[in-house]
Amino acid sequence: MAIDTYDAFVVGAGFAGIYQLYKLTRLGLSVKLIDEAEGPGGTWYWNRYPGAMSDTESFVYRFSWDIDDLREYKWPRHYLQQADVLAYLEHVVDRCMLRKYMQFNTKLLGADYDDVNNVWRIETSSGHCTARYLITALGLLSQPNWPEISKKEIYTGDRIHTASFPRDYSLRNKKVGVIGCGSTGIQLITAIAPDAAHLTCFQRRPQYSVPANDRPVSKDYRDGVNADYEKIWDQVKSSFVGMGFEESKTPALSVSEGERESLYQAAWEKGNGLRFMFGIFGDLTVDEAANMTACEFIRRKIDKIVTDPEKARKLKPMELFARRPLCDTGYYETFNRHNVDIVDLKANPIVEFTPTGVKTLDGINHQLDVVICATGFDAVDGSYNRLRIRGRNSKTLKDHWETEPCSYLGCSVPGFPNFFMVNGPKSVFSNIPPAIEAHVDFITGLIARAEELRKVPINGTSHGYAGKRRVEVEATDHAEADWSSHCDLVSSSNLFRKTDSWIFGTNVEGKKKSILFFLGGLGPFRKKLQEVEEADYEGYKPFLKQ
Ligand code: NA7
Repeated sequence: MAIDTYDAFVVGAGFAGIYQLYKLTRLGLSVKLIDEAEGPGGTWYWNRYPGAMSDTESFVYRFSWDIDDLREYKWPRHYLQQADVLAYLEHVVDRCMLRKYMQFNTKLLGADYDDVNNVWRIETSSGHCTARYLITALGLLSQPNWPEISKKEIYTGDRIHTASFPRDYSLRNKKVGVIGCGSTGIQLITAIAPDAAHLTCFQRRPQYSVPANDRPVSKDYRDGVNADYEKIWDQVKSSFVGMGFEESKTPALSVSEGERESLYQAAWEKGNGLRFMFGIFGDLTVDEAANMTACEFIRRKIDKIVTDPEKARKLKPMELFARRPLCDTGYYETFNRHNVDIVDLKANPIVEFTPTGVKTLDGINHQLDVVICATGFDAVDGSYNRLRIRGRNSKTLKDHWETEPCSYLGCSVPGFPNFFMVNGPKSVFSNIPPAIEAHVDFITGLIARAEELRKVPINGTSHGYAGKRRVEVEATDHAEADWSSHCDLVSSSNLFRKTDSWIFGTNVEGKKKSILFFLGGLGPFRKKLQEVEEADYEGYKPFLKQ
């Protein structure tokens, strides 16, 4: 039976897949996109837990390339809720007429490179097909990380992970347990506390959080953004974290204690975790003494906000302020409610499930109607390790990444020709939509160049046979090794290295520590991509094979 053949095959319908599909169809290629979900949205399709919100401000949590849409499309608040982001992505899909290329409820089961025919043989839950280019847009955070707790089978309540929160699930008047107090946990806890009969928060390590300062967008503010949108994106794309504010270069200890306190207070009032980490001082992520000043400021805030000193003690982190920073809409205040409790898992770990809840080491059986795991993700390579992607000589990506997940520029892997990852391991750490755009533009450039070469007549005459040349876009081993050690070097002075989190893969039990990102900033990353392109794709083997 004949199977479908495409020029390009895209996996994932989040920000990355949507933009990649858009670009490839504009190149005139035949493209198919699949996603396991029932519709577009990626992360924003799955993460439907109460309180789910982007912690990047609305005006830069979107695509930059459709300036008319940017100016017209509504975003009534400074932060977007999950439903708002999902509606935006649905809107882009319809506006760009992309739905006809998309197939939902379809899972990628495996992909094998056929070296003889120069195609990828793709197996999905709905059949087989081939494509000359395979692009994965799986998302950085898509493989849920469940906690290992014994006896889960005897628990009679509901067990839910926030990354697949059931639609319309009511928590009203339930005894709820939340495991995990990271970005997801703090949003969830803040949102559900008023509804739950009782809420027990099981916290392994406390984190620093600052107010988001979410509020409606005023007409004046929106008019200002609309007038300046081009300039705003120029700034975002040349900045470090790409969040729409100027990053500071001032060392924290270069100002007096009083001035530092006022600057922290102003940033606290203005809101946003990334602004707090990068917008006031320029050395909080590289200088421990500077970092401590931020830690102390936030700890003092926790002491002031949380009225029960025992709860405040548990909520106060003593580690460095050196994970992806959080912001909230009243997290610490939530612990002043009588129906909200906190358990310090470091001192008192969960030992097992019981029929009616979970038991902690102190012997207490916490009675729970539902246990919600806000325990994060097996990030970046975790999204790939569940799949069979086999390159040349049947080597799988998992084999290739046995020592550590690596790539050239976060998108290409030697031995895997014509395969591209959007935001694969060692891609840039920044606001995600502009990082995706940088990657997709680069990948599209690679494919466009390969397509040009493929169509050059074989004997150099206009009568030559076009369209049959073999092209393979493949990074060299050397380029991959160089880029990987560069990422490692860039991360070596970063304080993030001193804490455990998904950025180094140390949030998942048994996962080897390695830097999963380029921590050198969005602007420098874009510059690097541009230099590679201008040097006729330096770091890649010659594309043309015959
Ligand atoms: P995170 O940031 O990885 O947070 C997960 C939380 O779950 C964190 O508090 C973890 O504690 C906790 N956790 C993880 N495993 C366990 C086990 N086994 N037992 C108890 N507690 C556990 O994931 P999020 O979903 O909150 O956020 C991910 C990103 O999404 C975030 O950075 C934003 O970019 C959006 P730990 O701190 O590791 O001790």
